[in-house]
Amino acid sequence: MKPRALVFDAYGTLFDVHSVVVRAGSTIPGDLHALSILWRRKQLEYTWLRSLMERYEDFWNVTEAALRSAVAQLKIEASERQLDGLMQAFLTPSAFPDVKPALDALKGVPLAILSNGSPRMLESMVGGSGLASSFAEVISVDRVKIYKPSPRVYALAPEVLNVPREDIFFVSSNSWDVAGARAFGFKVCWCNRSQGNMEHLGFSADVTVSHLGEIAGYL
Ligand code: 2OP
Repeated sequence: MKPRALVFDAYGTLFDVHSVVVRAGSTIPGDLHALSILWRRKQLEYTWLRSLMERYEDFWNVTEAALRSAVAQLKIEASERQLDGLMQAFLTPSAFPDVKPALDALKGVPLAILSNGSPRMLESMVGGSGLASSFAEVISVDRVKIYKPSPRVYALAPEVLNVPREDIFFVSSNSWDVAGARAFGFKVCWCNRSQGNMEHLGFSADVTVSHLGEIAGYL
């Protein structure tokens, strides 16, 4: 496989969303593991619902609404200050440990990010991780004001990178994102970090790896 560009999903693939609650939730009473899982679940659900409703709000607002929904559902008593602490920490989730060496091993092929994140969130996250120089482009869905897996989102990558979709290798750990990207026409790598099952949506990955370091072996 000789792709002309590699495009990465951000949350869950390069950056660990669950690092946020671990780092900023220690003073909050309750089941923080359950909070982190439900927060992420709600965040994604709201992106899908808002896309269907044609009522886009950026990922920062979606993320805050998802957090408020999750704490209410779990009956967690968190103060405004504690919620704000979690939101601020969401601006700089930790990169997974395999990211930097994997990106270094992929030098020579243009790399990009295509994410639901708002431009401010992506700038803060990528800048704060020290990975900004690895990427030729960081592309936010905000340009088209709809979320993944809308094909309008995936279409941003060929447009911005000026590379045909079939020459792009898209990498995601989110199985539904893999299906959406494959349906659009990318070659797709599923980084199956959690050893989960593929969605039954009729589209599966071209390549499945368990960590990002394996990708270089397929190029
Ligand atoms: C992202 O677009 C799907 O949240 C994931 O970064």
